[in-house]
Amino acid sequence: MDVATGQLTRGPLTEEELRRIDAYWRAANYLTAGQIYLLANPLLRQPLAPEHVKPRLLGHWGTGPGLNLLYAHANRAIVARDLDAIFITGPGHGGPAIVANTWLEGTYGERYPSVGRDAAGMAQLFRQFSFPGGIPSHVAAEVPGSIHEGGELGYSLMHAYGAAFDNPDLVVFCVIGDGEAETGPLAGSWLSNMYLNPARDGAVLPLLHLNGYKIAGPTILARIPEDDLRSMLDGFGYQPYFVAGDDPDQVHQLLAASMDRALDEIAAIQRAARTTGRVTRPRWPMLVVRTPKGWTGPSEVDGKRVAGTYRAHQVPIDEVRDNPAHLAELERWLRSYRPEELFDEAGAPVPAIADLPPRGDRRMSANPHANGGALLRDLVLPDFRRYAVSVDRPGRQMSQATHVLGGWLRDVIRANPDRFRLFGPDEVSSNELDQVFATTGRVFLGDSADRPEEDDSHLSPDGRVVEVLSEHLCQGWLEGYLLTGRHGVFTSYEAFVHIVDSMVNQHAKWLKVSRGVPWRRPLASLNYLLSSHVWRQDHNGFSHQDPGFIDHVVNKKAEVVRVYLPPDANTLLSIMDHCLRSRNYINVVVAGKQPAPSWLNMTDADLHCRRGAGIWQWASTDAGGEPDVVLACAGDVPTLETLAATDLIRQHLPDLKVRVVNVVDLMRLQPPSEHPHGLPDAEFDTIFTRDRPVVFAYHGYPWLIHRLTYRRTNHANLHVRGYKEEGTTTTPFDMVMLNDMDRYHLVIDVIDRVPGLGTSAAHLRQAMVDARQECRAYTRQYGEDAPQIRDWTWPY
Ligand SMILES: Cc1ncc(C[n+]2csc(CCOP(=O)(O)OP(=O)(O)O)c2C)c(N)n1
Ligand SMILES: [Mg+2]
Repeated sequence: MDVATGQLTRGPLTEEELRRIDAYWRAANYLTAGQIYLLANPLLRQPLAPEHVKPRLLGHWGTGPGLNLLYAHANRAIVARDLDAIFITGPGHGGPAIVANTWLEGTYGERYPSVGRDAAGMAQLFRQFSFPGGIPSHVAAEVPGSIHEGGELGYSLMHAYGAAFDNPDLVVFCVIGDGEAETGPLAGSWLSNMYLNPARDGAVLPLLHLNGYKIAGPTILARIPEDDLRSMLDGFGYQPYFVAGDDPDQVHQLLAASMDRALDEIAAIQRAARTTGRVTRPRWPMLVVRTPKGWTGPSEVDGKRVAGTYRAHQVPIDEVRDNPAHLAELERWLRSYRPEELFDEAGAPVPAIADLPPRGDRRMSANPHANGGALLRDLVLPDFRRYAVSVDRPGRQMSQATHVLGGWLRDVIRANPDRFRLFGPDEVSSNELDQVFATTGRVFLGDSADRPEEDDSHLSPDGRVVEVLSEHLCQGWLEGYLLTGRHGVFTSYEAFVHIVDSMVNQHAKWLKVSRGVPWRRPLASLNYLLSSHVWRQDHNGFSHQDPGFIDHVVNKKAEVVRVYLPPDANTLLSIMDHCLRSRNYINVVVAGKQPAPSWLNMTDADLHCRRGAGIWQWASTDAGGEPDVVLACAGDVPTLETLAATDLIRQHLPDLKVRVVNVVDLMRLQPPSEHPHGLPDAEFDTIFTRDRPVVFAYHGYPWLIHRLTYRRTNHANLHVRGYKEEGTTTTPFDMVMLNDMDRYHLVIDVIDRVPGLGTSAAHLRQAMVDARQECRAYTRQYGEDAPQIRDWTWPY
């Protein structure tokens, strides 16, 4: 056998092994087609009749035979080498194929006892697929062994690498569809090998499946000269082995030989790195497998070619119940697998097939890495209180919240060297978290020889900071890392985290479904730390100003999402500690990186964070009575402006009773019927009153606050200021003025809304309008904010 040229001389499989693997493959193909078509008569012991066929034919056949082939061969390799391996299915629409394999392995029946390995179980297996009340069509969270639904294409390879990080003994087989390979995220994923350390991480074996088609058209990678494809993969640092054909025996031999060779090379790479201690970026092997789409399915239906074309993508023969010719064609197809040879009297797979997969936890469908919560160990978290900034009086000391957090994160990394990583698109330093580099580096296996350390700062093949300028990769790697039972934080610019909106959707869906799957154990939460936020894009301006990620995330299922807006350094410490202890959530934390006032000492900060929303008595003037107005705020910059506005009111309207409310946990605003963190109505009314004007300065788009509070008693009196898509490269105070969220405007809002104030405060109102003009003019003349803004501190 010459693998490089694909010329078959003699394969590695004995005749007996060849027969067995082919029988296993036929069984998996039969079970795949059976799920799509059959409602009854699962073993075809009677002639196929229309009523045996499902009324609605749903699902994807075309990818199935390729997935089954690769799964069978992965199983063979696991047994031969005692591998610890999982399988990631890029074409996740091939759900029935993967379910078929988990059924053959026995895991499916262990997880779902009514779907055991017998005739009744097979009947249920077929019936439930894409059937109301049954199971979904993709490799969803319900499928044992899956960490990747594959509904939204593009993320298979990044999930695979995320799973392999810090899992030195794991092999991740990763099937990539040739259509999927056209997506931006997958095209970027080839770069992942730059971050895989052969000594400390596991291995990924990419299996690029060129079945030639996506839904309706040919795929690019299947239609470029093979040499070009080879060059492309070679350029990305892979050693591709090509397997091609449509003769099953030949393909089995070639695939077995190629997989053996690839796994031998992986073992040699790892051995070399682990014994010599020299860690460089090796040329990792991968397979390119070119087999027909819908292989073994009907070759022609109604005079049109199906197998080997795009027509095989979904249901290759339709209208089976009403069209006798189609029914006959379906029966011929299903019988071509010779089910009577594959399953015994009871409907169980015959021993030659049942014995092919590995046993116990070595089965990819039972591997605990694919139920990451089962392996999850708590983080060792240093006491965040030790990292507090001292606050003698509110608002006097300045601190940089993310910088302070960086000290704590450094020690989190130090205490958890094998299960925590910090991911980011090259913004760890920019987000002021670089204290972490006192204990770790940026993982990087590219060429950095001959470069002075100060020009290539903090690079290391062992780094716990994972930086790549691709939000997709950060997100995908972190998801893979979390789904296999580890912990992490993704730090990003607030505006550009939107790039992964769609991936967040998918992860949120996964978490929601997992909660209802009894055997799935809870995972560490997906934590976002968003800094360089909308209000302080001093270097960048309008393109970098967008706080809408929060709006996006709150659309997701309430039990899955949490949003925190800590107003200063100590509250950020408390919130992050909470997030890293939490399970099964998506936590979004928005925090400042610029010097800003610290409002609360650690004890008060912690209490405030536990409350989630509360009255700041030290700033309010309504003690012992009802306020005339509530000034509410969420976010660091809105908090600053609110307190500065409170100061102005205290000076100029000393009789006005002001209550200052700060919201850290945004979901406190929703009623408890909508979100588990929601404040009960009675409590909400005590804080925000039932009838007083509330002027709310909010970090993001104002409408969100209305959306969250529309059912509250006092909603009609709620007036929200926030970002209204006005921005540019200007001073921090000009930014808030551009969006009418500045202290002067908040005072104007109070005057306009508190009944009876309008006329008596007319002079103050005019002074506020003038103050805005003066401040604006100052920025235009001097290029910075006016001293009364820059130097303001809370004076009480
Ligand atoms: C991001 C994304 N865009 C579009 C689709 C719709 N879609 C589902 S399957 C498919 C074709 C997939 O082709 P390929 O990856 O080659 O898989 P296979 O041929 O094995 O079915 C498309 C475009 C999708 N699921 N995800
Ligand atoms: Mg394809």
